Amino acid sequence: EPGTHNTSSMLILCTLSSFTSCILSYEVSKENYFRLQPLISTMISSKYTRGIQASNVLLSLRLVGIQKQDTEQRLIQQIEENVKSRSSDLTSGQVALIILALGECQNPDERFIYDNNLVSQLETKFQAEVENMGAHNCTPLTNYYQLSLDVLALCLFNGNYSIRQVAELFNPENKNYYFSGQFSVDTGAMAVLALTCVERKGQIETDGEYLNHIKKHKKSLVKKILSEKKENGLIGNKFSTGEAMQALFVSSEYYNKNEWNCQQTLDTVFKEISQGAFSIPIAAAQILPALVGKTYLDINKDSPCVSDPDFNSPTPKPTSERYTNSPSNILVHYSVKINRTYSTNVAVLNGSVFLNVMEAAREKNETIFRFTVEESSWGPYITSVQGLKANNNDRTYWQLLSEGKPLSQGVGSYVVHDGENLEVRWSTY
Ligand code: CBY
Repeated sequence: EPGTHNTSSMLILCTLSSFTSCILSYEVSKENYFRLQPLISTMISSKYTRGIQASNVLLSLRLVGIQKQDTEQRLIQQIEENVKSRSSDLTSGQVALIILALGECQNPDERFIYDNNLVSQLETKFQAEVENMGAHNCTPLTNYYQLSLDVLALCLFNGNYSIRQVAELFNPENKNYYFSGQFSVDTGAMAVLALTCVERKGQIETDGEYLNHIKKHKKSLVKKILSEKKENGLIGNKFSTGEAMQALFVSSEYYNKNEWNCQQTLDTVFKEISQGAFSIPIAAAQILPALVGKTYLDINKDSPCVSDPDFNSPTPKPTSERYTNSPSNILVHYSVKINRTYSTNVAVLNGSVFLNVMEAAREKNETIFRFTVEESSWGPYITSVQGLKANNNDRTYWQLLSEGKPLSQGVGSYVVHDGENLEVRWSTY
């Protein structure tokens, strides 16, 4: 089974393609594991890991073989509470992630999936996504990242889906792989993982035609992912790189060895880790599996849970990062752009994030700068400004920019600088 490995399967892996050499050389020197400690500390520190991201974190910890009983219990409890209190509000992708997390390896919590009919709930939610596409100009209820998670979970947990429908939906020319004309690496990568599962499970005799479509789609998606590779080795940006690596691991027959320098990507990711780049639990959870050569296709409800001793040594105390500077004020320029632009200057404490700037502006003028936020697994997400509400079916959203360029972090994590020009812009994707 490609993509699965531990030391005993190393010999087999040595005969496999390009990527394994990169991950293997790293695995061999397990003393390198200390470089992953910042990710692990972020994931297990209870201060941060709240409800919606719990399934992502649990999945990641289990995949790489980190067993910390207290952490695991806390995450499971959060997930189960979430399902019980608001199961009908959960999006399709959230249900998919919960199934993947609770179902990864043989464990007593697997029962929860079946007791609550989560797989059939997911089937229903997936069909609702597709129906919405019919009614709203091919726009799903959520997005293609979640539809991919749905297919992946249905595929791994023996849910029903039509291979023909999957082959039609995941055509690489579909607009849902793009946000404002830009190919979404996260989305493409998750689709490759889902398609690979479906491909591996399909039967040539009955599904042959659709399997060929799926292979074609994969090939084209892999090409698009690789074309988003940056000079420093990141694929898309630092937050999409882990999932892009997973997609490349499971599709090594679709590109040439010289098209991707896996070691370079890994080196850059390690540098980013040491600079504190993955400081929110979900960011850490999404990058970690790839760094030890794991993919979401290794999720297996029937294999025993493993504990990797190299990860389960005592963890060093988490280091405190930000707020090293004394709390002085900085001045930033803030605008809201709809058709015209509304601007102001605000003073905030050094070390403040984008959200603090929006709050300070609102304090100055409630009518112009009022806004609403919702909690997402990546932190606060802006849903409306000046009463104007983002609408999924219209593909509208509030885009965040600095110096006219879109940010790659949300309002809760982006730290602002003195003299910076910040903007929230009414946009379509
Ligand atoms: N997860 C999801 O459903 C999210 C899927 C995802 C592709 C996601 C990125 C990737 C991931 N790994 O989780 C995604 N973002 C989507 C789909 C969207 C759209 C949300 C609406 C919809 N159709 O579902 C949309 C509107 C295009 C979008 N993301 C907007 C934004 C901006 C949010 C601004 C706001 N209103 O608050 C923002 C800040 C970009 C901007 N400059 O405006 C943004 N996203 C960012 C930066 C990100 C990255 C977060 C990185 C970080 N450190 O905070 C991201 C990882 C992510 C979350 N978005 Co979107 C992409 C990246 O940079 N690699 C499944 C669910 C079960 O949890």
